Amino acid sequence: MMGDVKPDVCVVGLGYIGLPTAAIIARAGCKVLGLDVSQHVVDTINRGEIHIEEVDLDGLVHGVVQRGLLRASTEIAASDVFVIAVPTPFEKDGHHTPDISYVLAAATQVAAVLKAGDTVILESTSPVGTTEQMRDLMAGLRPDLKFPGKTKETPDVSIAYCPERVLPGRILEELTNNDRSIGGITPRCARKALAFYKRFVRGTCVTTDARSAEMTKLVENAYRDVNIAFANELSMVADRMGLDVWEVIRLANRHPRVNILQPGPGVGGHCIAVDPWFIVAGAPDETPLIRTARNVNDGKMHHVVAKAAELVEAHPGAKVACLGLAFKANIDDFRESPARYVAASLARKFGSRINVVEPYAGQLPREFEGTGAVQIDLDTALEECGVLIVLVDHDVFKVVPLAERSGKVVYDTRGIWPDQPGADVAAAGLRLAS
Ligand code: SAJ
Repeated sequence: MMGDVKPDVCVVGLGYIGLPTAAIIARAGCKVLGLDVSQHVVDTINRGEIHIEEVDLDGLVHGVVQRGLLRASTEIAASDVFVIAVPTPFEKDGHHTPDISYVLAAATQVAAVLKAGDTVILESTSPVGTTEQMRDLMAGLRPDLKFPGKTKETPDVSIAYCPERVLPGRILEELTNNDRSIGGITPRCARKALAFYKRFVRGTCVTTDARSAEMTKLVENAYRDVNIAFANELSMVADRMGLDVWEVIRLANRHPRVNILQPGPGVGGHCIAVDPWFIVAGAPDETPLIRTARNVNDGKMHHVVAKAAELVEAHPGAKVACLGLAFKANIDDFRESPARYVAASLARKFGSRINVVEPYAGQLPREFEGTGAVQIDLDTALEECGVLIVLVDHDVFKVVPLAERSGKVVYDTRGIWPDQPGADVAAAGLRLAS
């Protein structure tokens, strides 16, 4: 029983979700053990430092480590609540099969130290049925304990699924204030998990069953993917027709029931570009829309590469700057980034003509090695490069005044410079000429 005694908590996986979650739980006064497979990550955190960039996370982690509330390790230990926040990628097998091996490995570790009264919560985005699979695995490993849904008596442990839904760049705020869906294997499991989340979540916590909570998470990201696909498709239609897509969307969004999202160079990150495939994998014949949206958003990347390449070829003497590598604005996360894909494709094709500006990267990712492309700062790009390709809407790019970019050839895939004269016309003109 938790009662008023604060539970000891173990957070498995100290990545973009696990570390902020561990820190917030520690801030609420629980003793937290953070588990990670990387010795480097563990050492960094135990020094009170962080290995990822996220607003205000450094100060928070420093504080809770110093107060002895958060400690990291590569070795699991007995706890009262286990929160699993490990990656769930998909297999690069062409079928996008979900890979839940990290979840199952984490559950195996937890099973070894599990005791009666414990609660195990899965937070990783997972295909429907994963929480039950995790339960089955642990039940097989621990025949001495009674598991929910497997016994007619009161189970010894509680198991629930509770997805995170935080936006990178606003993680700490959203971890605390967003509503949460808490899906128990049984209603009792949900209640146990609810009592835990109430310790540090201010948003409303809604309980449901584990499978519905799993699906809810996937649906949220698929919803966004489908809507971004609509915007990206419109941008390609606009290119074909020589229209300014930003103007069209701005006007359409004045309708009280229309809210079109923003086109970009494609959809990146580790969530929206991945999660819809988990639904497709679970119901391949019923998901033509979700599958097509994924393909449209991936196709937008290739469209941007082709259009940018035309522009670079049409200005043979000019140096080119790709602005941004991150998967979205104002973060240092380069996972599954369309900007990175576009810039690297151009670097392979045009070599040392390509320069990359990315204030959030210390150095260029490995795929740029040997291409001749180099990283430069924004001022150098504005002084020396005649062609600017905007790939990320970082604030530092947005505020560049027109005076510093007039006279340049601009391909603005994010629509950050609506005042740029002739940017779309130049690109559309090239398309007509080709
Ligand atoms: N993007 C566009 N146009 C838009 C909005 C986004 O091209 O109008 C692009 C972004 O540039 C980026 C990608 O989509 O490449 C995803 O960015 P995002 O800001 O939409 O979302 P993420 O991946 O940072 O976080 C999402 C969020 N999900 C939803 O908004 C439904 C977040 O709440 C989830 O917690 C997170 O996925 C996750 O971890 O699943």
